[in-house]
This record gives sequence, C-alpha cells and structure tokens, in this order.
Amino acid sequence: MDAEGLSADELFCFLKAKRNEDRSYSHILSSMCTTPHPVAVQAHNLFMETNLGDPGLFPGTAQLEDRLIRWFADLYQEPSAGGCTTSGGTESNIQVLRFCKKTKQVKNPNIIVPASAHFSFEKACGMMDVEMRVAPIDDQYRMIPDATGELIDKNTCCIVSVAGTTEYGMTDPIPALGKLAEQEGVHLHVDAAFGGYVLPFIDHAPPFDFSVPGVGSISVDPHKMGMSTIPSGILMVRDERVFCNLLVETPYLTTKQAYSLTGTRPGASVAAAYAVMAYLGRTGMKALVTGCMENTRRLIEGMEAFGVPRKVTPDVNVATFDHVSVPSPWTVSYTRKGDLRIVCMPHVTRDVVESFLTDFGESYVSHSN
Ligand code: 0PR
Repeated sequence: MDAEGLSADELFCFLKAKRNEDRSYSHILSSMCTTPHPVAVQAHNLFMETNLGDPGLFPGTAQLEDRLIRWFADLYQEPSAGGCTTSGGTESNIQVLRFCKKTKQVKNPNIIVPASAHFSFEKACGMMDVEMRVAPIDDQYRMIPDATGELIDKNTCCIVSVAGTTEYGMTDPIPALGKLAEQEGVHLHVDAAFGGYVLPFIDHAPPFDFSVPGVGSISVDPHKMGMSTIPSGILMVRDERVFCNLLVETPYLTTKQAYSLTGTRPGASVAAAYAVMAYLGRTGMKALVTGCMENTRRLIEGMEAFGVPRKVTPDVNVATFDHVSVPSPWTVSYTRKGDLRIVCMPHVTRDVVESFLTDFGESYVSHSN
C-alpha cells in the first residue's frame, strides 16, 4: 500500500481497466453463474451494509431471509420446513455434514455420495474427518440405489443425491433413494444447488423435493439459476431441529445463539435473491426456466445436426457432447471424462446459441475438410 492515497479518478480508472481484463458473460458457456437480474443488483446495493450475522440490528433484512425460506418451503412442498441462507452450495453441503455427524454420534462416520457429486463434499469430508464412500452411477449418469444400499453400514450418517448434476445436468432417482434412507434410518440430502431453481418450474420434472418421503434436506443456490448476486445459497431442512446440534452461544450479539457456519453474513445477496423471486413471481420464473430449457434443446439439436452427439438428455439446462474443440472467443468446459459441457444460463440467450452454432459449424466443417 502506498503512503498517499489515489484520487477517485485515478483509482477507478485502474479498477475499470482490471475489470476489462475479465471475460464478459457474452461468450461464457461454461459457467453456472450469470449476469444478475437488474432488480437483484438494485436490491443488493440497497442492502450493501447489512449483516445477518447480527440479525437484531437488521430486523428488516432478517425478515427477507425468513420470507425467502417460507417461499422455498412452499415451493418444495413442505410448508413446515425450515432453513437458512448460506454463501452457496459448498457452505450448505458443509452444514449438512456438520449436523449429520453430530446427530449420528458414531466414531468413524461415513457418507455416501454419487460419483457425480460436486467436489465440495470432498472438502467437507476432509474438514470433518468423515469417510466419503462413492456410489456408482448408471449410463445415464444417475446414482444407482442398489449399489448405494450396499455401501451403507451403521456408521453411515448421510446419503447425498443430486438434483441437476454439475457436469451432466442429471437428477438422481430420489424416490428410490428416499425409500432406502427411510429403511436404513439415514439422512438423505439433495444437492439441488443448480436444479433447485429449475426443476420446480418444469412440467414432468423428476421428483426431488420434500414431497418425496425420506428427503431430509435440500440445498439450492440463488447465485446460480436464481439470477441473484454472489454469494448466495439456501439450505432447507424438513425438520428445523437438526440445526439445534450446531448452536453456539453468541452472548454479545443481538441473538444469543447461532448455528450458521460463517459469522458476518451478507444481507445484500439475500435481499437480491428475494427481489428476483418477488419481481418475477412463479410465472416469470417459469418463463425464465422454460427459455433456458428450450435453448438447451436447440443447442443439442444444432450440435447433433453437425454430427456431434449428445452424451445424455439432461434434466436441467446443462448440455454435454462428445469431445470437440470450439472456436475462440467462446469459453466452454469439459467434464472429468473429457466431454464438452455447455450450461445454457439465462445470459446464453437464443441469439447467443445461434451465434455459437454458426461459429462452431464454420470451424468444425473447415477442420473436418
Ligand atoms: N453443488 C453443485 C451441484 C454444484 O454444481 C456446485 C457448484 C456446488 C454444489 C458448490 O456451489 P458453490 O460453488 O456455490 O459453493 N457448481 C459450479 C461448479 O463447480 C460452480 C461454478 C459456477 C463454477 C461458475 C464455475 C463457474 O464459472 O462448476
């Protein structure tokens, strides 16, 4: 740090230059984040200085968190469900492991995750010294319930399933896994970080929420398909009492106990998540999701027309294909197996899909000739 500060002009000139070095979402086809909705940005700015870590100081903001949780309880078909906001999918998954481990009280706890699970579970298990058992997935990239059952023992404190996998956009057979969890008396967590904002707005979507017996918790991220600002996650639980195991005394705060992992917690991104849902309503959310799913189908059809087959027909707006290169400046990603992966986020509009297909078609044809 220099002894004397910069002028605001100099400072922002520098900051803008740095910001210009960042990629623009206009050509990013690999991200599960997107340009936040304008109402999210406005709400975020309005609540910039709020801290939900000391909610008694910000009762208005705290009410927005409560309202958001009530909306998700309704959306996930269990009005008595509880929940809280987090910084995203990783923190939500850590919190689930924390309460599962505390509740089970065994010496060498283990959890079972599908081979398709997000790497956040590896982090969480490492932090908490929990064994991570990996259940196989089928040719549709979905967790296999029978094979999952074989991995359960008396030390299993959680089964994890995914609604909208990071790599292939698939949803595990959650009703069968719920049955297994009930039979074995094990907590079933549904990682719906991505799909939790998509599946409720799709007709004939695979079941994943609290209407499925055995589902104990669901995580969902407003900073992904919720078009909210970063960082923003939500962890919903069927029975709020699971959080009691995580309570610590916070004597000098406005609330005397807390179960959240982080201390200071942004109210701004909670207000932003609230704003998007309040502004769009169910009709607007459905229109948003329908658009993303239509663009996903169009992309798959377009790529197949060039002779690049899909790997699978996804349950959410993540399209995967045999490995092919794409022309710059398009930014795509590849799965662990090397398959091309494109996430049709809201910024990947129909025009963007068409423009990508045109560029891809030209480069692909010229390479094949
Ligand atoms: N669970 C699932 C199913 C996820 O897909 C992700 C993240 C998480 C949990 C963890 O969420 P947080 O990253 O909010 O903690 N999925 C994306 C991924 O890892 C996140 C992402 C988004 C990565 C945008 C890159 C990017 O540009 O691929």
